[in-house]
Amino acid sequence: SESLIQIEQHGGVRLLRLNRPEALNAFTAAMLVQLRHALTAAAEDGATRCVLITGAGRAFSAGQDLADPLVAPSREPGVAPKNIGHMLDQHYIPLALQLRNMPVPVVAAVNGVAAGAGANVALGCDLVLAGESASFIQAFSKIGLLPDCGGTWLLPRLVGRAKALELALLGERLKSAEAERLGLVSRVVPNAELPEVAMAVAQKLASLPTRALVQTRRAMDEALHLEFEPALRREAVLQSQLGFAHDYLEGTAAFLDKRPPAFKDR
Ligand code: T3D
Repeated sequence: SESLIQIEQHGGVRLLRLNRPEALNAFTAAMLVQLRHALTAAAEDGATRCVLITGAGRAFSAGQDLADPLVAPSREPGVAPKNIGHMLDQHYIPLALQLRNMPVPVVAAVNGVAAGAGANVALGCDLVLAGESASFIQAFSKIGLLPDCGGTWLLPRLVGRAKALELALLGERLKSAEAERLGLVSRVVPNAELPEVAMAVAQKLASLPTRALVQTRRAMDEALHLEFEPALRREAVLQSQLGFAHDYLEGTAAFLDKRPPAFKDR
């Protein structure tokens, strides 16, 4: 059967394309398994220095497939409700953790609508680029759920409590220009240019010192729950590790020699 995640290698960039366009790339359990395997394979491949995630067709992802028999509530009277928490335990929590702990930077190229878990997978990436006609919908409240896949954690940190609650409670469509204004998205580009711009950004990340980028993400995530002085001391610990590594030597040598650096630490 056709792969639910298309995988392409472009130099140091591993492109993962969510590929169920007929259902707006809604996640089935099988698709989530393939996505996690693809992320694991990218993490284990020493030549991959950046992961780029996008969607096939007109959507990024419409979130959980609401027709998936694993989670869809039965309409038969007397049939016990399914425990959709299993879907989170088995698939969405490992996926969200894996994205946040990838040993390379992860870029989302949001090519169309990103709804429900699809929105929060995109927002869980390190950089979020979006096409002009992309949009984000916290589609949970209208079906009686709350924002999962990190939504309740990410949204207030990204946009503040008031706006986070507005997005989550109303569940309205947020256009990409407004998402950029709010700081959910780092850059909005014309739709036709998104693949090229996103690949260029991913290639640039792939050429930078991977370990330093990943430790930057880590230090920022840790600093979110530290006081100022412990955050300074944590920076110093991580910085001293980077200072012993090849890429610091290479970066400084290349600067002084006025030549492009060749980074290799991962
Ligand atoms: O359950 C658990 O395990 C808990 C986890 C929950 C995580 C979640 O993600 S909950 C949120 C789930 N997602 C949604 O509620 C969004 C549902 N989709 C929509 O609201 C709309 O489709 C969109 C606003 C995203 C796009 O609207 P539009 O008008 O551009 O497209 P459409 O016509 O609604 O959709 C096109 C097709 O995709 C359509 O199929 P058809 O009629 O052509 O055969 C539609 O049914 C299908 N589709 C869209 N989203 C989903 C879906 N099929 C299954 N599940 C979907 N989420």
